[in-house]
Amino acid sequence: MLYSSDFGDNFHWGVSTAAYQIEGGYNVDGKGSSIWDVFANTRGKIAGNANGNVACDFYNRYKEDIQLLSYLNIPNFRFSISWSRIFPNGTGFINQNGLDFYDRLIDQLLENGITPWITLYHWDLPAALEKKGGWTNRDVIGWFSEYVDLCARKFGDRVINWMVLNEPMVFTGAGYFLGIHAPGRKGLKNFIPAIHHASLCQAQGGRILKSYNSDFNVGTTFSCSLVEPLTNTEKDRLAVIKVDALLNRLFLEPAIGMGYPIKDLKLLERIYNYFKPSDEHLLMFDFDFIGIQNYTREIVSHSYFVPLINSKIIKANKRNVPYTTMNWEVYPASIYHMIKKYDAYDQVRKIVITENGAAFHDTIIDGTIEDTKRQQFISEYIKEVYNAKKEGAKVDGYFVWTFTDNFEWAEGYNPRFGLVHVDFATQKRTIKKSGMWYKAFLNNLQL
Ligand code: IFM
Repeated sequence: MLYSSDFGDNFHWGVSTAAYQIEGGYNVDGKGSSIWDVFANTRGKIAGNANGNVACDFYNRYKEDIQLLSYLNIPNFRFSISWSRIFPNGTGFINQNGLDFYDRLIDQLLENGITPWITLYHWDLPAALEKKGGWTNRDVIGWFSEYVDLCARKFGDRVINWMVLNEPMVFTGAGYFLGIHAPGRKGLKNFIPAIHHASLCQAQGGRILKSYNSDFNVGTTFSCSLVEPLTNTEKDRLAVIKVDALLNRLFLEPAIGMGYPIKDLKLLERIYNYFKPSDEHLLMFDFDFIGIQNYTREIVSHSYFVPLINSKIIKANKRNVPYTTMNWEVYPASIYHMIKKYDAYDQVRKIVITENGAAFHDTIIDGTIEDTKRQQFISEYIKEVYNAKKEGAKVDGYFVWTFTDNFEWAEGYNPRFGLVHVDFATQKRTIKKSGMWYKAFLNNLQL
Protein backbone atom coordinates (compact mmCIF):
# COMPACT_ATOMS: atom_id res chain seq x y z
CA MET A 1 0.00 0.00 0.00
CA LEU A 2 1.40 3.36 -0.97
CA TYR A 3 0.06 6.85 -0.25
CA SER A 4 1.19 10.16 -1.70
CA SER A 5 1.93 11.27 1.87
CA ASP A 6 4.58 8.50 2.09
CA PHE A 7 6.73 10.72 -0.13
CA GLY A 8 6.74 13.47 2.48
CA ASP A 9 5.21 16.94 2.70
CA ASN A 10 7.77 18.60 0.48
CA PHE A 11 7.45 16.26 -2.48
CA HIS A 12 6.24 18.09 -5.61
CA TRP A 13 3.41 16.36 -7.47
CA GLY A 14 2.31 17.78 -10.77
CA VAL A 15 1.66 17.50 -14.48
CA SER A 16 3.83 18.65 -17.39
CA THR A 17 3.01 20.29 -20.71
CA ALA A 18 4.76 22.27 -23.45
CA ALA A 19 3.73 25.39 -25.38
CA TYR A 20 3.72 24.04 -28.93
CA GLN A 21 1.92 20.88 -27.90
CA ILE A 22 -1.07 22.62 -26.28
CA GLU A 23 -1.32 26.35 -26.99
CA GLY A 24 -2.43 26.72 -30.59
CA GLY A 25 -2.92 30.43 -31.36
CA TYR A 26 0.06 30.00 -33.68
CA ASN A 27 -0.28 33.31 -35.51
CA VAL A 28 -2.38 35.52 -33.27
CA ASP A 29 -1.68 38.67 -31.25
CA GLY A 30 1.71 39.30 -32.81
CA LYS A 31 3.26 35.87 -32.30
CA GLY A 32 6.12 35.06 -34.70
CA SER A 33 6.62 31.64 -36.31
CA SER A 34 8.68 28.98 -34.63
CA ILE A 35 10.57 26.15 -36.31
CA TRP A 36 7.68 23.85 -35.33
CA ASP A 37 5.13 26.13 -37.03
CA VAL A 38 7.19 25.84 -40.20
CA PHE A 39 8.01 22.13 -39.95
CA ALA A 40 4.52 20.93 -39.01
CA ASN A 41 2.95 22.99 -41.78
CA THR A 42 5.20 21.37 -44.37
CA ARG A 43 3.39 18.45 -46.01
CA GLY A 44 4.75 15.02 -45.25
CA LYS A 45 6.62 15.85 -42.05
CA ILE A 46 4.01 14.86 -39.45
CA ALA A 47 1.76 11.79 -39.24
CA GLY A 48 -1.61 12.63 -40.77
CA ASN A 49 -0.15 15.99 -41.83
CA ALA A 50 -1.19 17.29 -38.41
CA ASN A 51 0.12 20.52 -36.94
CA GLY A 52 -0.07 22.51 -33.69
CA ASN A 53 -1.90 25.51 -35.19
CA VAL A 54 -4.81 24.93 -32.80
CA ALA A 55 -3.69 21.93 -30.70
CA CYS A 56 -5.66 22.09 -27.41
CA ASP A 57 -6.42 25.78 -27.92
CA PHE A 58 -4.90 26.36 -24.49
CA TYR A 59 -4.14 29.94 -25.54
CA ASN A 60 -7.88 30.63 -25.35
CA ARG A 61 -8.97 27.95 -22.91
CA TYR A 62 -6.33 28.19 -20.18
CA LYS A 63 -8.87 29.35 -17.61
CA GLU A 64 -11.12 26.30 -18.04
CA ASP A 65 -8.07 24.04 -18.08
CA ILE A 66 -6.82 25.55 -14.83
CA GLN A 67 -10.24 24.85 -13.33
CA LEU A 68 -9.71 21.22 -14.33
CA LEU A 69 -6.25 21.18 -12.73
CA SER A 70 -7.77 22.56 -9.61
CA TYR A 71 -10.59 19.99 -9.63
CA LEU A 72 -7.94 17.25 -9.97
CA ASN A 73 -6.05 18.58 -6.89
CA ILE A 74 -2.89 19.03 -8.97
CA PRO A 75 -0.61 21.36 -7.00
CA ASN A 76 2.14 21.99 -9.60
CA PHE A 77 1.84 22.81 -13.30
CA ARG A 78 4.81 22.66 -15.64
CA PHE A 79 4.49 24.59 -18.91
CA SER A 80 6.88 26.17 -21.37
CA ILE A 81 7.09 29.63 -22.83
CA SER A 82 6.89 30.06 -26.57
CA TRP A 83 9.97 32.16 -27.33
CA SER A 84 8.48 33.50 -30.59
CA ARG A 85 5.30 34.59 -28.82
CA ILE A 86 7.30 37.14 -26.88
CA PHE A 87 10.16 37.74 -29.33
CA PRO A 88 8.48 37.30 -32.76
CA ASN A 89 11.88 37.67 -34.45
CA GLY A 90 13.74 35.75 -31.76
CA THR A 91 15.60 38.86 -30.62
CA GLY A 92 15.02 42.62 -30.48
CA PHE A 93 11.35 43.62 -30.69
CA ILE A 94 9.23 42.44 -27.72
CA ASN A 95 5.58 41.48 -28.25
CA GLN A 96 3.70 42.82 -25.25
CA ASN A 97 0.66 40.63 -26.06
CA GLY A 98 2.82 37.57 -25.62
CA LEU A 99 4.08 38.71 -22.23
CA ASP A 100 0.49 39.49 -21.25
CA PHE A 101 -0.64 35.95 -22.05
CA TYR A 102 1.97 34.40 -19.72
CA ASP A 103 1.15 37.00 -17.06
CA ARG A 104 -2.50 35.99 -17.19
CA LEU A 105 -1.61 32.32 -17.12
CA ILE A 106 0.72 32.65 -14.12
CA ASP A 107 -1.77 34.80 -12.22
CA GLN A 108 -4.60 32.38 -12.92
CA LEU A 109 -2.51 29.46 -11.65
CA LEU A 110 -1.57 31.31 -8.49
CA GLU A 111 -5.15 32.39 -7.84
CA ASN A 112 -6.06 28.72 -7.93
CA GLY A 113 -3.28 27.77 -5.55
CA ILE A 114 -1.26 26.01 -8.28
CA THR A 115 2.51 26.51 -8.43
CA PRO A 116 3.92 27.35 -11.87
CA TRP A 117 7.07 25.55 -13.12
CA ILE A 118 8.45 27.18 -16.26
CA THR A 119 10.49 25.46 -18.96
CA LEU A 120 12.27 28.12 -20.98
CA TYR A 121 12.96 26.05 -24.08
CA HIS A 122 10.76 23.16 -25.13
CA TRP A 123 11.90 22.91 -28.77
CA ASP A 124 10.13 25.84 -30.49
CA LEU A 125 13.00 28.04 -31.62
CA PRO A 126 11.86 31.24 -33.38
CA ALA A 127 11.96 30.56 -37.14
CA ALA A 128 13.80 33.84 -37.71
CA LEU A 129 16.73 32.49 -35.69
CA GLU A 130 16.80 29.20 -37.58
CA LYS A 131 17.29 31.26 -40.76
CA LYS A 132 20.50 32.49 -39.15
CA GLY A 133 21.64 28.93 -38.37
CA GLY A 134 19.61 28.21 -35.23
CA TRP A 135 21.38 26.00 -32.72
CA THR A 136 24.37 25.56 -35.05
CA ASN A 137 25.21 29.26 -34.78
CA ARG A 138 27.12 30.25 -31.66
CA ASP A 139 25.18 33.53 -31.64
CA VAL A 140 22.31 31.50 -30.19
CA ILE A 141 23.95 32.04 -26.78
CA GLY A 142 23.34 35.80 -27.06
CA TRP A 143 19.79 35.38 -28.40
CA PHE A 144 18.93 32.87 -25.69
CA SER A 145 20.43 35.09 -22.97
CA GLU A 146 18.26 38.01 -24.05
CA TYR A 147 15.16 35.77 -23.93
CA VAL A 148 15.98 34.21 -20.54
CA ASP A 149 16.78 37.59 -19.05
CA LEU A 150 13.39 38.99 -20.15
CA CYS A 151 11.50 35.97 -18.76
CA ALA A 152 13.31 36.23 -15.42
CA ARG A 153 12.57 39.97 -15.19
CA LYS A 154 8.92 39.71 -16.22
CA PHE A 155 7.82 36.54 -14.47
CA GLY A 156 10.42 36.12 -11.72
CA ASP A 157 8.35 38.13 -9.24
CA ARG A 158 5.86 35.22 -9.16
CA VAL A 159 7.71 32.16 -10.44
CA ILE A 160 10.37 30.35 -8.41
CA ASN A 161 10.77 27.06 -10.30
CA TRP A 162 12.57 27.13 -13.64
CA MET A 163 13.91 24.61 -16.12
CA VAL A 164 16.31 25.88 -18.75
CA LEU A 165 16.07 23.23 -21.50
CA ASN A 166 13.76 20.34 -22.21
CA GLU A 167 15.56 17.18 -23.37
CA PRO A 168 18.47 18.73 -25.31
CA MET A 169 19.47 15.28 -26.59
CA VAL A 170 16.11 14.94 -28.33
CA PHE A 171 15.90 18.38 -29.90
CA THR A 172 19.48 18.26 -31.17
CA GLY A 173 19.35 14.56 -32.15
CA ALA A 174 15.92 14.46 -33.80
CA GLY A 175 16.06 18.05 -35.11
CA TYR A 176 19.69 18.43 -36.22
CA PHE A 177 20.93 14.86 -36.83
CA LEU A 178 18.01 12.68 -37.93
CA GLY A 179 15.89 15.45 -39.43
CA ILE A 180 12.64 13.94 -38.12
CA HIS A 181 11.84 16.92 -35.87
CA ALA A 182 12.03 20.63 -36.57
CA PRO A 183 14.00 22.16 -38.15
CA GLY A 184 14.60 18.93 -40.10
CA ARG A 185 18.37 19.20 -40.45
CA LYS A 186 20.63 16.17 -40.74
CA GLY A 187 24.16 15.00 -40.17
CA LEU A 188 27.05 15.49 -37.78
CA LYS A 189 27.91 18.89 -39.24
CA ASN A 190 24.65 20.17 -37.72
CA PHE A 191 24.38 17.88 -34.71
CA ILE A 192 27.79 18.52 -33.16
CA PRO A 193 27.65 22.34 -33.07
CA ALA A 194 23.99 22.15 -31.94
CA ILE A 195 25.04 19.96 -28.99
CA HIS A 196 27.79 22.34 -27.94
CA HIS A 197 25.71 25.50 -28.22
CA ALA A 198 22.75 23.91 -26.42
CA SER A 199 25.11 22.85 -23.61
CA LEU A 200 26.52 26.36 -23.34
CA CYS A 201 22.98 27.83 -23.29
CA GLN A 202 21.94 25.34 -20.63
CA ALA A 203 24.60 26.67 -18.25
CA GLN A 204 24.23 30.29 -19.32
CA GLY A 205 20.45 30.15 -18.75
CA GLY A 206 21.07 28.86 -15.23
CA ARG A 207 23.52 31.68 -14.49
CA ILE A 208 21.12 34.36 -15.73
CA LEU A 209 18.24 33.02 -13.63
CA LYS A 210 20.35 32.84 -10.48
CA SER A 211 21.81 36.29 -11.02
CA TYR A 212 18.24 37.58 -11.07
CA ASN A 213 17.27 35.79 -7.87
CA SER A 214 19.55 33.42 -5.98
CA ASP A 215 16.46 31.84 -4.37
CA PHE A 216 15.15 30.54 -7.68
CA ASN A 217 14.92 26.75 -7.89
CA VAL A 218 16.78 26.21 -11.16
CA GLY A 219 16.95 22.95 -13.09
CA THR A 220 17.22 21.57 -16.59
CA THR A 221 15.66 18.36 -17.91
CA PHE A 222 17.03 15.24 -19.58
CA SER A 223 15.35 12.38 -21.38
CA CYS A 224 16.87 9.14 -20.11
CA SER A 225 16.41 5.40 -20.48
CA LEU A 226 17.91 2.36 -18.85
CA VAL A 227 20.15 0.84 -21.54
CA GLU A 228 20.77 -2.91 -21.45
CA PRO A 229 22.53 -5.35 -23.81
CA LEU A 230 20.65 -7.82 -26.01
CA THR A 231 23.19 -10.51 -25.17
CA ASN A 232 25.94 -10.74 -22.64
CA THR A 233 28.68 -10.48 -25.24
CA GLU A 234 31.50 -7.97 -25.07
CA LYS A 235 30.33 -6.32 -28.29
CA ASP A 236 26.81 -5.75 -26.99
CA ARG A 237 28.15 -4.47 -23.68
CA LEU A 238 30.31 -2.00 -25.59
CA ALA A 239 27.21 -0.91 -27.51
CA VAL A 240 25.52 -0.22 -24.16
CA ILE A 241 28.36 2.06 -23.06
CA LYS A 242 28.12 4.14 -26.24
CA VAL A 243 24.33 4.42 -26.31
CA ASP A 244 24.25 5.24 -22.59
CA ALA A 245 26.83 8.02 -23.11
CA LEU A 246 24.72 9.44 -25.92
CA LEU A 247 21.29 9.14 -24.32
CA ASN A 248 22.02 9.64 -20.63
CA ARG A 249 25.32 11.46 -20.08
CA LEU A 250 25.88 13.88 -22.95
CA PHE A 251 24.29 16.97 -21.43
CA LEU A 252 24.74 16.26 -17.74
CA GLU A 253 28.48 15.63 -17.53
CA PRO A 254 29.70 18.89 -19.10
CA ALA A 255 27.36 20.80 -16.75
CA ILE A 256 28.85 19.18 -13.67
CA GLY A 257 32.45 19.71 -14.72
CA MET A 258 33.23 16.27 -16.17
CA GLY A 259 33.32 17.43 -19.79
CA TYR A 260 31.65 15.58 -22.68
CA PRO A 261 31.78 11.75 -22.46
CA ILE A 262 34.26 11.61 -25.36
CA LYS A 263 36.18 8.61 -24.03
CA ASP A 264 33.07 6.45 -24.46
CA LEU A 265 31.71 8.18 -27.55
CA LYS A 266 34.50 8.99 -29.97
CA LEU A 267 32.28 10.81 -32.46
CA LEU A 268 32.16 13.67 -29.96
CA GLU A 269 35.85 14.46 -30.58
CA ARG A 270 34.63 16.76 -33.36
CA ILE A 271 33.08 19.02 -30.74
CA TYR A 272 36.49 20.61 -30.11
CA ASN A 273 36.19 22.27 -33.54
CA TYR A 274 33.54 24.47 -31.94
CA PHE A 275 35.33 25.17 -28.64
CA LYS A 276 36.49 28.62 -27.64
CA PRO A 277 38.88 29.33 -24.76
CA SER A 278 37.07 29.01 -21.41
CA ASP A 279 34.21 26.93 -22.86
CA GLU A 280 35.10 24.09 -20.47
CA HIS A 281 34.23 26.48 -17.69
CA LEU A 282 31.23 28.09 -19.41
CA LEU A 283 29.62 24.66 -19.82
CA MET A 284 29.36 24.30 -16.06
CA PHE A 285 26.47 25.30 -13.86
CA ASP A 286 25.48 24.09 -10.42
CA PHE A 287 21.79 23.28 -10.94
CA ASP A 288 19.49 23.07 -7.92
CA PHE A 289 17.83 20.07 -9.51
CA ILE A 290 18.07 17.80 -12.50
CA GLY A 291 14.76 16.95 -14.16
CA ILE A 292 14.70 13.41 -15.40
CA GLN A 293 12.15 12.23 -17.96
CA ASN A 294 11.90 8.49 -18.18
CA TYR A 295 9.43 6.34 -20.06
CA THR A 296 11.19 3.12 -21.02
CA ARG A 297 14.34 1.05 -21.28
CA GLU A 298 16.33 0.43 -24.44
CA ILE A 299 17.84 -2.89 -25.44
CA VAL A 300 20.84 -2.50 -27.71
CA SER A 301 23.15 -4.71 -29.72
CA HIS A 302 26.33 -4.26 -31.69
CA SER A 303 25.82 -3.46 -35.35
CA TYR A 304 28.41 -3.08 -38.12
CA PHE A 305 25.79 -1.36 -40.25
CA VAL A 306 25.14 1.68 -38.07
CA PRO A 307 27.91 4.17 -38.80
CA LEU A 308 29.67 6.18 -36.05
CA ILE A 309 28.22 4.30 -33.13
CA ASN A 310 28.07 0.64 -34.31
CA SER A 311 25.09 0.00 -32.08
CA LYS A 312 21.41 -0.42 -32.70
CA ILE A 313 18.29 -0.20 -30.57
CA ILE A 314 15.95 -3.20 -30.78
CA LYS A 315 12.39 -1.87 -30.85
CA ALA A 316 9.98 -3.10 -28.20
CA ASN A 317 7.56 -4.72 -30.69
CA LYS A 318 10.39 -7.03 -31.79
CA ARG A 319 11.04 -8.25 -28.27
CA ASN A 320 7.82 -9.82 -27.01
CA VAL A 321 7.38 -7.30 -24.20
CA PRO A 322 4.45 -4.99 -23.33
CA TYR A 323 4.69 -1.64 -25.09
CA THR A 324 2.81 1.64 -25.56
CA THR A 325 1.48 3.38 -28.69
CA MET A 326 4.94 4.95 -29.02
CA ASN A 327 6.43 1.44 -29.29
CA TRP A 328 8.20 2.05 -25.99
CA GLU A 329 8.54 -0.91 -23.64
CA VAL A 330 6.57 -0.71 -20.39
CA TYR A 331 9.36 -1.29 -17.88
CA PRO A 332 8.76 0.41 -14.50
CA ALA A 333 12.16 -0.55 -13.04
CA SER A 334 13.74 1.75 -15.63
CA ILE A 335 12.77 4.83 -13.63
CA TYR A 336 14.25 3.32 -10.47
CA HIS A 337 17.57 2.68 -12.22
CA MET A 338 17.62 6.15 -13.74
CA ILE A 339 17.06 7.81 -10.37
CA LYS A 340 19.86 5.71 -8.88
CA LYS A 341 22.15 6.51 -11.81
CA TYR A 342 21.74 10.29 -11.53
CA ASP A 343 21.71 10.14 -7.74
CA ALA A 344 25.17 8.55 -7.85
CA TYR A 345 26.69 11.77 -9.21
CA ASP A 346 27.74 13.74 -6.11
CA GLN A 347 27.29 16.99 -8.03
CA VAL A 348 23.58 16.33 -8.58
CA ARG A 349 21.82 18.05 -5.70
CA LYS A 350 18.23 16.97 -6.28
CA ILE A 351 16.22 15.04 -8.84
CA VAL A 352 12.69 15.81 -9.97
CA ILE A 353 10.86 13.42 -12.29
CA THR A 354 9.72 16.16 -14.65
CA GLU A 355 7.97 13.71 -17.01
CA ASN A 356 6.65 10.17 -16.94
CA GLY A 357 3.53 8.72 -18.50
CA ALA A 358 2.17 6.58 -21.31
CA ALA A 359 0.31 6.74 -24.61
CA PHE A 360 -2.31 4.04 -25.07
CA HIS A 361 -5.28 3.78 -27.37
CA ASP A 362 -8.32 5.26 -25.58
CA THR A 363 -11.96 4.55 -26.35
CA ILE A 364 -14.84 6.64 -25.12
CA ILE A 365 -17.78 4.49 -24.10
CA ASP A 366 -20.86 6.32 -22.86
CA GLY A 367 -18.76 9.41 -22.21
CA THR A 368 -16.14 7.62 -20.08
CA ILE A 369 -12.61 6.47 -20.76
CA GLU A 370 -11.49 3.44 -18.78
CA ASP A 371 -7.75 3.79 -19.38
CA THR A 372 -6.70 1.13 -16.92
CA LYS A 373 -3.39 0.52 -18.68
CA ARG A 374 -2.32 4.16 -18.26
CA GLN A 375 -3.38 4.16 -14.63
CA GLN A 376 -1.41 0.97 -13.97
CA PHE A 377 1.60 2.30 -15.85
CA ILE A 378 1.72 5.48 -13.77
CA SER A 379 1.14 3.71 -10.48
CA GLU A 380 3.83 1.08 -11.18
CA TYR A 381 6.37 3.78 -12.09
CA ILE A 382 5.47 5.82 -8.99
CA LYS A 383 6.12 2.72 -6.85
CA GLU A 384 9.60 2.52 -8.36
CA VAL A 385 10.18 6.20 -7.59
CA TYR A 386 9.24 5.39 -4.02
CA ASN A 387 11.65 2.43 -3.91
CA ALA A 388 14.52 4.70 -4.95
CA LYS A 389 13.48 7.39 -2.48
CA LYS A 390 13.21 4.87 0.35
CA GLU A 391 16.80 3.87 -0.33
CA GLY A 392 17.85 7.49 0.17
CA ALA A 393 17.86 8.84 -3.38
CA LYS A 394 17.44 12.61 -3.43
CA VAL A 395 14.28 12.63 -5.57
CA ASP A 396 11.70 15.18 -4.57
CA GLY A 397 9.09 15.52 -7.29
CA TYR A 398 7.05 13.65 -9.88
CA PHE A 399 5.15 15.16 -12.83
CA VAL A 400 2.89 13.12 -15.11
CA TRP A 401 3.29 13.62 -18.84
CA THR A 402 0.74 14.90 -19.53
CA PHE A 403 -2.32 16.88 -18.46
CA THR A 404 -4.50 16.85 -21.62
CA ASP A 405 -3.96 14.80 -24.79
CA ASN A 406 -1.95 16.99 -27.14
CA PHE A 407 0.22 17.30 -30.26
CA GLU A 408 2.86 14.57 -30.06
CA TRP A 409 5.44 16.05 -32.46
CA ALA A 410 6.17 13.87 -35.51
CA GLU A 411 3.44 11.43 -34.45
CA GLY A 412 0.73 14.12 -34.59
CA TYR A 413 -2.40 13.49 -32.54
CA ASN A 414 -2.39 9.70 -32.62
CA PRO A 415 -0.55 8.97 -29.35
CA ARG A 416 -2.64 10.13 -26.41
CA PHE A 417 -0.70 10.66 -23.18
CA GLY A 418 -3.27 12.75 -21.27
CA LEU A 419 -4.99 12.25 -17.95
CA VAL A 420 -7.72 14.24 -19.68
CA HIS A 421 -9.08 13.26 -23.09
CA VAL A 422 -9.44 15.97 -25.74
CA ASP A 423 -11.83 15.67 -28.68
CA PHE A 424 -9.81 17.75 -31.12
CA ALA A 425 -12.85 18.42 -33.34
CA THR A 426 -14.87 20.04 -30.56
CA GLN A 427 -12.16 20.74 -27.90
CA LYS A 428 -14.32 18.91 -25.36
CA ARG A 429 -12.32 17.71 -22.34
CA THR A 430 -13.22 14.44 -20.56
CA ILE A 431 -11.32 13.35 -17.49
CA LYS A 432 -10.08 9.78 -17.93
CA LYS A 433 -10.16 7.14 -15.24
CA SER A 434 -6.40 7.72 -14.81
CA GLY A 435 -7.11 11.42 -14.12
CA MET A 436 -9.65 10.55 -11.42
CA TRP A 437 -7.22 8.02 -10.01
CA TYR A 438 -4.40 10.63 -9.85
CA LYS A 439 -6.80 13.01 -8.10
CA ALA A 440 -7.60 10.37 -5.50
CA PHE A 441 -3.93 9.53 -5.04
CA LEU A 442 -3.04 13.19 -4.54
CA ASN A 443 -5.88 13.30 -2.01
CA ASN A 444 -3.84 10.69 -0.20
CA LEU A 445 -5.93 7.69 -1.05
CA GLN A 446 -3.92 4.56 -1.49
CA LEU A 447 -2.17 3.67 -4.76
O1 IFM B 1 5.64 14.77 -25.70
C1 IFM B 1 6.97 14.57 -25.32
C2 IFM B 1 7.52 15.80 -24.61
O2 IFM B 1 7.41 16.95 -25.38
C3 IFM B 1 8.98 15.58 -24.29
N1 IFM B 1 9.20 14.34 -23.60
C4 IFM B 1 8.58 13.14 -24.12
C5 IFM B 1 7.10 13.40 -24.39
C6 IFM B 1 6.45 12.13 -24.96
O3 IFM B 1 7.05 11.78 -26.17
